[in-house]
Amino acid sequence: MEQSVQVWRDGRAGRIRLNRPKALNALRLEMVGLIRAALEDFGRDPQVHLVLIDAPERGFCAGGDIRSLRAGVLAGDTAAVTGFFRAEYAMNQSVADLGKPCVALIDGICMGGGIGLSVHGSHRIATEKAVFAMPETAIGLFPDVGASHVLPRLPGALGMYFGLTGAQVAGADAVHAGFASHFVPGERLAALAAALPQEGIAVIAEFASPLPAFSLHGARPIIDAAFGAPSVAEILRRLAADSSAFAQGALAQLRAQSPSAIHWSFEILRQGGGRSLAECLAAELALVSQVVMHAEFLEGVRAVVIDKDKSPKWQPASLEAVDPATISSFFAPGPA
Ligand code: QUE
Repeated sequence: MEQSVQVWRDGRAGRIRLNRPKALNALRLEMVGLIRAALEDFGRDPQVHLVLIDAPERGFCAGGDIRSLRAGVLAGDTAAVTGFFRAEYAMNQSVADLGKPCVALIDGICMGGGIGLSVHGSHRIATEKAVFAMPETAIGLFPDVGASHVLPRLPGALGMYFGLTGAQVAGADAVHAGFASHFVPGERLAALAAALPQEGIAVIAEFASPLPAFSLHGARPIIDAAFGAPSVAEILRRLAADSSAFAQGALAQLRAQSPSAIHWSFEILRQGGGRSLAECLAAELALVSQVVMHAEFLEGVRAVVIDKDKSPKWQPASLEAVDPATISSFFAPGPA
């Protein structure tokens, strides 16, 4: 059987290749373990000067295997569900701790867990086909995999905007936003992958294209004004007070997500601005252990990948109806 993750040495590079293309490389526990072990080995190996992560067949990585996680919750196997997130977040930390360049080649979908696998590394190469998003509020979760560290550090309030709405950002725009570090045309990606193990990361500059203007440039004032607000209620007020198509579209996007998830996502992102990555991942693990038990997660995954009806029945059904005390209880220090 084909390995879901392929690991090998190639010149000066340690290679990690995602190989579950039919599921858009959605991460499973065994994949996360293989990636983490490879990162630790490459980190210690003096012959390895850089690590190259790619997924050449289809997309980059759609996130986690949320169908299996939902089945785990329904079966009452919470230890397995929490264990997956624990292993995934440890792998995210291993990317950050590699101690040498980590280059991700992103030529398609890069969402959720795919961002966690790439964004903590030094080099994230996006092509025109790359699409980045943190879509967790659509499945009743929150931006995790270290996103509570990364998103608050994006320009202005872009991180709160992406993290709450799940808005997608593609190609060169992903470099402007900060998910990617370089823009390389897809037709040159294979040549870059061949050159990197021989020539090292300096060769990236020879492949990177200058960036066209950021398509969100015109929307930055409203994004920063609204999503920089100190509460969810105030974000809603500021968007509602702006009649532009962008503001009304963002408001509609917010209202389509799990209302509870919007509230706990706002809070974890707010807190993450003042935390280290390790602290963020620990806080995310404490939060995810609670929210996967919430009905929103089961319903969100049902609507997105089980029935694919895209009409989740959220409970409570509106942002205004969410009880602040319930949200606070998810952040209270619980049993260890
Ligand atoms: C939120 C998510 C995920 C998602 C959709 C969301 C996610 C994920 C997938 C996904 C997509 C295609 C597949 C697959 C999984 O969708 O994490 O197996 O073929 O993996 O709104 O977090």
